[in-house]
Amino acid sequence: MTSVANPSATMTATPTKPSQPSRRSGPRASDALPPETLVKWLRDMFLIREFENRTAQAYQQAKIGGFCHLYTGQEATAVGTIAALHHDDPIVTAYRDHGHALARGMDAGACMAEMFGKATGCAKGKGGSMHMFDKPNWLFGGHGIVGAQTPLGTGLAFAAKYEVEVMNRSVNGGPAKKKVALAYLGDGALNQGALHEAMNLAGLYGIPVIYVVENNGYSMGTAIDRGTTMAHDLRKKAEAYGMRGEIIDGLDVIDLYDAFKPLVDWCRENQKPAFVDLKTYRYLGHSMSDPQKYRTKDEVDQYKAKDSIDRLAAHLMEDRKGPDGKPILTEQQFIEIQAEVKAIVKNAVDFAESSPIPEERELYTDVFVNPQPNLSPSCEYTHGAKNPLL
Ligand SMILES: Cc1ncc(C[n+]2csc(CCOP(=O)(O)OP(=O)(O)O)c2C)c(N)n1
Ligand SMILES: [Mg+2]
Repeated sequence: MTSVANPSATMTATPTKPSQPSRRSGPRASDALPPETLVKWLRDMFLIREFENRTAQAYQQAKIGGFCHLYTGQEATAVGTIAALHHDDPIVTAYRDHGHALARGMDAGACMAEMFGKATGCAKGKGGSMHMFDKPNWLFGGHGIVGAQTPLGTGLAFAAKYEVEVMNRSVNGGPAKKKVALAYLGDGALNQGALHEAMNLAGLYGIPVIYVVENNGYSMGTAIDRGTTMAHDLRKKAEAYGMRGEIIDGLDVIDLYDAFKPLVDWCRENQKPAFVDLKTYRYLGHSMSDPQKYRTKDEVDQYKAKDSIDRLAAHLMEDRKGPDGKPILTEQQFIEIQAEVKAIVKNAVDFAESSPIPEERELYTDVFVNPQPNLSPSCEYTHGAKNPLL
């Protein structure tokens, strides 16, 4: 790959032309897609990468506070899986969530402003990096407790199935639709009790949720095979709960889509759950402070050499031909896409910087707990001594 398609330029890897992936034989779901869709995937993956580069910068300048986990390297997993969904299929994810938000269509400004703690953020600046939320785009959060989002994703799928099979209408009005929910999780969530309880119910009731393990090999500094049984074949976990399990390469977005789309269609049609071990890699540390003693630079470079953005760019500029026999993307067009995306992300940062901080009274809105001290909602227990629970 020439440097023109070098979105990893801000990283240490020397750009190398990736070996062409061995694509599946036979009919592939991606064959039916128009060239514009594939170009949009490239743009979206580049948007996520650029967004994360600028997020890192803003974090280092102390404009972003709290925990912050970057998605650099994993772009193909959010873009490829979300591309296989309908827009109103709900998704829920963990705290490494900027990529899912952007792939779902969240405005980059709202996403950046959320991290800056500004009132214009997607959660009014109250959630920060780990809690991206976008109801119009059917993203039900970013969640910080490892594995806690998996029962929520199961519940979202259960609700959709209930609309179809019991209510025969949608609670939002209109006819009920067969849906699929995605519950993303990291490999570090594989041994959380919540996941196993949720998977058991999904298998038992036939809940159309897909547990997408974004398996980047590490949970903070712990390699997956040091903490998880059957790490070499996670499909066994799915088998135990009577659901389909697949291993999918998450580094090549087209291969990923070709494997994932038929699974989504099957889960939707049959209203059944599934489990996917989606193999990916994060280029940067676990969070913004991580000396990364648990892996070698060589290992990171090996993955960077298979970079998903470089791979898709190479495919579109060299292999994928349009009806005129020419590649569907020129180098010049890719340069223009990169310039357009960089401007979008720069504007997002400017928007975040210039947005107001939330007003003080916002402390008392959007909270479940009655913010008045010593006052129960029923006014019954005003002091601890009267409270039978104490
Ligand atoms: C229940 C719980 N235990 C521990 C933590 C601390 N913690 C935060 S992130 C993390 C690692 C999770 O790794 P993984 O699920 O693989 O996600 P990745 O960071 O690789 O995306 C841990 C243990 C937490 N947030 N929640
Ligand atoms: Mg992990």
